[in-house]
Amino acid sequence: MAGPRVVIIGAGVVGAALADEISARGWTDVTVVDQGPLPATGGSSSHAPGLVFQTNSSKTMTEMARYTVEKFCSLDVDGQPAFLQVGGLEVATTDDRLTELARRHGWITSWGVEASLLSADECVELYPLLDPSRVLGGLLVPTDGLAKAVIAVEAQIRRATERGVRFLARHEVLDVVQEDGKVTGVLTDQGELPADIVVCCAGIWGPRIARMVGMNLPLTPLAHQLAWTGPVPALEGQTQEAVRPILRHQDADLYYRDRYDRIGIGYYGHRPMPVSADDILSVEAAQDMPSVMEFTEEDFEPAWTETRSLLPAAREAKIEEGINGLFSFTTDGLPLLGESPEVKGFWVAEAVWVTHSAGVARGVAEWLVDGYCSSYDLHECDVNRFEEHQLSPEYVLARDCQNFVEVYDILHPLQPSGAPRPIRTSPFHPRQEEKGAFFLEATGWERPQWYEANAGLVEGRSIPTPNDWAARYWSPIVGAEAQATRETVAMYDMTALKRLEVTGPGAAAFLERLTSSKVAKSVGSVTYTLLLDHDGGIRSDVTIARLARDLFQVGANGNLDLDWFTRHLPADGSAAVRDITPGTCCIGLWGPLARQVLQPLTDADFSADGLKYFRAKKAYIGSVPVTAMRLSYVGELGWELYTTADHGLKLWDTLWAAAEPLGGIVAGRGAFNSLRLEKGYRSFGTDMTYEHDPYEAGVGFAVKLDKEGGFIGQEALTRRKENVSRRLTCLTIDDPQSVVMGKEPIYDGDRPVGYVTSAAYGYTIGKGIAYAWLPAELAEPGRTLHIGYFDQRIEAQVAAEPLFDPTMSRLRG
Ligand code: FAD
Ligand code: THG
Repeated sequence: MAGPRVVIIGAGVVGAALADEISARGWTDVTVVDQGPLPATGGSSSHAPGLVFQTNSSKTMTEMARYTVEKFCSLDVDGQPAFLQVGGLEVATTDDRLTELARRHGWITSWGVEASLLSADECVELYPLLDPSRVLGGLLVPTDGLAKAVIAVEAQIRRATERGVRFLARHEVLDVVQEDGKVTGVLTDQGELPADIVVCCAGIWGPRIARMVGMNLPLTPLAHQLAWTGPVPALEGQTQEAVRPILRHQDADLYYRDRYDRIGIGYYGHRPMPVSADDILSVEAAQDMPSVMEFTEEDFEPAWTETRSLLPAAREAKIEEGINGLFSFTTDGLPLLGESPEVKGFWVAEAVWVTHSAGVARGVAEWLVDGYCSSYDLHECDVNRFEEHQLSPEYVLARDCQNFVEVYDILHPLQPSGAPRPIRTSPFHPRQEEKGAFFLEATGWERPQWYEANAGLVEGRSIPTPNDWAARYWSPIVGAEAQATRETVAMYDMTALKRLEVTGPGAAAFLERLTSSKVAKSVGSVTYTLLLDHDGGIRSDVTIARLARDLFQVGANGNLDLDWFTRHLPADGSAAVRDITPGTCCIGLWGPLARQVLQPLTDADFSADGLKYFRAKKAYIGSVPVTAMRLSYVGELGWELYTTADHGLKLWDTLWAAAEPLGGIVAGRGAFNSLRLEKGYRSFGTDMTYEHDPYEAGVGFAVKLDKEGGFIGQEALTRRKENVSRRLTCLTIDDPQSVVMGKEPIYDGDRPVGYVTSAAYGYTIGKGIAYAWLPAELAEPGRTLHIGYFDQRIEAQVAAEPLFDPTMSRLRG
């Protein structure tokens, strides 16, 4: 079994790794084409200095880097190694950076890679070229190092070739051929290659190739400066290519590597220099190195000045060569992986650094061969994650340039992207502005975090101020809004919640197949259920309301849900799915007084029996037609009230006129997040992802394992149910100052054992809350553990959950 016919476009470090990984899994009818010569094709991999720093805020990215390191350590070409494991050192020259390095140390520890924080003296000892008077401290990751990208390419080409993979140099792809929405081949300047699957690993040329199948690939090639000094007298006689760790000086957007007695200097501090994929020179015109542009010396000037200050020995040397090299940036800094939404068999593995290349290739190879990726949670990297506006050329260019500027910046987890904003506003936006909303952004939506108009609510309440970092994008009003929600009633803007409509005579059967519980119940039912992958991993948690026999409304988590549904639609056209988010809006009206607000506004019966918990019905609120669903992510009595966008303002005004006299408020996401954590409600993408199954994530109640007719993931779950070795666990923190933010490591004594997913202060329960992944044997209520927060250890206790209203008296009242 040689597998399907695969053509990989691009033999850079990504394409070569992919050929190796898929052929290792038994698919050997594989052809790799590249317009350039092999193994140095002229793409970005040909001149990358190859620094591999594994530290990343994303667990998946760190894991893919880790695999790349492990794999490259085992590769060589005729004795020349593909990896020089010299370690990676990030240094701080400012207090803020020193603090930031402690946070980064937390991430890498959370993701299971060994690292340590160093004093200034230790940094200088390890890297004697550093000016001791400039350095305050550092972060060392001993397994980091230098990838020799061209050697790695060649070594992987050799392995794949031995398994029968063909590599065709100097074949330029001119078109990707398709028939009936499926790829059939690749047209090169030397003829056509038939294919069942085409994978675009064309790096900065990706958008051009993707366009051949009508796909919009959101990346921008940007130039990045890399220069090499001539001989540095202090390094004379260095016979090994690299002896010092690779070095990052993020305060000045710089990084460094050894090359015998010379130093390579990379710089991100210059103006963004985007290049359209269409304007990249051809291989001939560029004399083999089309991804290299002319070095603009004037842009490098500040880098050279700073370098001579940080590394005084460099003063005795000169810059001898430099390039403005092109590589891909994306709107969120993450790769673009997966299959085109429209053309079957057209896949991309794009915007990938050398650092993550082998890991990405392994993940994509599993995804291709097995149908899902078992090694990594790839949801952050899926090319279909974007909302429509995020594919617009203007947005892509603006965000990609911004990411270039911010590449080494210290970014707060809540910090919204700068321009372009605002992009999407709910119909309630004018009222929110009137109430002094402090807006953050999510998938383009402006969302109030709290309302300044509620400032008066703070007085007389006990709302502890958290530590400085947690106090950013925070106000005591957040606490007041949270408490007031549980005391009276609050209006929450839920418009940003992705809503899908599934219709047709086959809709019920279709949804049953894709969900873990029975959802095709009576008209008016609402079900909390899970979308699972074939391996039983959680792809999403959704609510499904049956509004009519053949009409369902899905409360989803993002565009990947729409993509998953669309891919699985029955071939006979008996079901259809549509994103109704933009044309509709939603207010969550929640709190003990919710019924007092709503009932007088309508003839419909909103009593406890008139609309039971997890039931939906249509009604008029004043003149506004709504669909009401009785459920609450904040854990209070009330409803989600949906209407079309045109009626949005009227709905808001009608509810507010009734709520205000009763002491009701409008409340923001800060309160919302605190309340949902008190109630123990998971958030997909943060608390649980593809890598987790329902049992370990604590949502096993939403699985009906014996569901008739079967569902995707059912078989795998039967096995996984018996093997819960880790658990999403609730921790509480007594010290009110010690609010954490997520991604911090958990220690049992001195041993790192897990990491925090989401956290907030619980304003009702009067404690800090942190959910964390822990080994099952540590997840017993009462146990004391510690959370690594910057350079501190915060004491936390495993707690029984939910922390608030375990008997559901609020919701069912
Ligand atoms: P490429 O290596 O560009 O391969 C794409 C291939 O597709 C090319 O070989 C090209 O010829 C081929 N191709 C394109 N169009 C066609 C067509 N129509 N027909 C046939 N073939 C085609 N990353 C790190 O991890 N660490 C670093 O320190 C680092 N430093 C960098 C410094 C510089 C100056 C630059 C420019 C990049 C750096 N990078 C670094 C980023 C890294 O080099 C790239 O992200 C990575 O090499 C991309 O690999 P790739 O295989 O996707 O792309
Ligand atoms: N509202 C709607 N859809 C959604 C969300 C929402 N879809 C995405 C996301 N949020 C899903 N998350 C949850 C999490 C918990 C609950 C609802 C949506 C919830 N759970 C109850 C519980 O666990 O006690 C009920 C479970 C049950 O009865 O099965 O309410 O906010 N529309």
